[in-house]
Amino acid sequence: MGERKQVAIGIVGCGFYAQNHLHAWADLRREGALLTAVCDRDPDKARAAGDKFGVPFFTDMAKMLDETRVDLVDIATRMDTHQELAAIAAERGIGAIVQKPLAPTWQECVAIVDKTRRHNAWLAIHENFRFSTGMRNVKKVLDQGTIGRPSWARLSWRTGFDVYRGQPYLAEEKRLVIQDVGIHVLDLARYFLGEVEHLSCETQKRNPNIRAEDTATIMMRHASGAVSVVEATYAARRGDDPFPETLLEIEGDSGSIIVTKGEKMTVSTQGLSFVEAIGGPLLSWTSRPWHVSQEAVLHTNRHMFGRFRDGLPADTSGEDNLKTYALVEAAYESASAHKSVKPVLWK
Ligand code: NAD
Ligand code: 89V
Repeated sequence: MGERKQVAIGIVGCGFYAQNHLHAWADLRREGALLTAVCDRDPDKARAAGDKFGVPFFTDMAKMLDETRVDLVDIATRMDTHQELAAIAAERGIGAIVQKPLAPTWQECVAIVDKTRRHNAWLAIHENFRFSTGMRNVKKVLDQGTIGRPSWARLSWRTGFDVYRGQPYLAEEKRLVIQDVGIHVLDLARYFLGEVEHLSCETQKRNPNIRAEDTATIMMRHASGAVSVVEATYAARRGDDPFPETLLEIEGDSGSIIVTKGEKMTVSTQGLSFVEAIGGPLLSWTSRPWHVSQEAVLHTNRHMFGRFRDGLPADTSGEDNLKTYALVEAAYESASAHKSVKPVLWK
């Protein structure tokens, strides 16, 4: 079997979270992912990343693509810049990975996916919660049928961790907890229980110092008949804060899966229960408490680089992620109308 094709990777955006992307690509070098260039419109951040990872650095994406070989560009900037940057990649037929949320509005998300399709370019959304070791272990138990057909679930992401310290922009966003973290948990609900027929949502703003909602409670009916509750908050005041873990309970016809803090999974079936630690290891560049989220970046990048290299769509392709984003839109619509809403279907 010949040497697997190497893929040249360029990163745009070298800010807070991109540090995890940079380390993940460095780890994936031995698997054929070659980081060839970095870019940030802030020259100091561009230089810092270029020097740290030993690659040329740029302050303009188009210039980076003109002057270096890049097969797949990893866009780790904020959502207000994604449409412009994804368009540059699509027009050049270069593959793109875009951080979540794909864009501030549904219309922009659809425009990005439409444009990429028109240019027959490859697009994936860096929706990494489902790629974390813990969540993939839950999926494995579900797929093995150990608890039977899943019919009810609660997926809970509740914290009081000061997310505003690393991401101060969150305090000024027009839409917050659903668009920023709810989107991850809604994607997990689709991943475990399938597509959604309708949902109801109530939001709250419990922190007076921020602009938008910091708490959301969403109830969903899935096409399978299952019912799920998705909860997300940045305003919990709990002793044993599970940040950044998603805690969950999934009940099926013949058993249940419960994940508690510390990524501990209890599987119960036929009157027996098995407890297992399902999290991934600390890596040389990860640290508590962010390690769960950081490790998920490595697995997400590996999945996307592998699918790109094999000419296959990613599990969280642009098209797939529109189904998750449609739930974000439906949740905001339901919260403002206080009624149940059907998610829009993209053609
Ligand atoms: P940040 O503001 O710290 O970093 C963004 C960087 O992009 C900045 O350094 C900025 O200078 C640069 N930039 C902006 N426009 C640019 C352009 N046109 N060309 C080049 N560089 C440009 O933001 P962040 O907190 O790192 O968030 C980035 C994205 O990651 C957001 O979409 C956020 O939602 C997402 N995020 C995801 C996770 C996760 O996947 N679990 C966690 C945190 C943040
Ligand atoms: O993971 C994220 O998308 C971040 C969060 C604060 C939730 O960690 O924005």
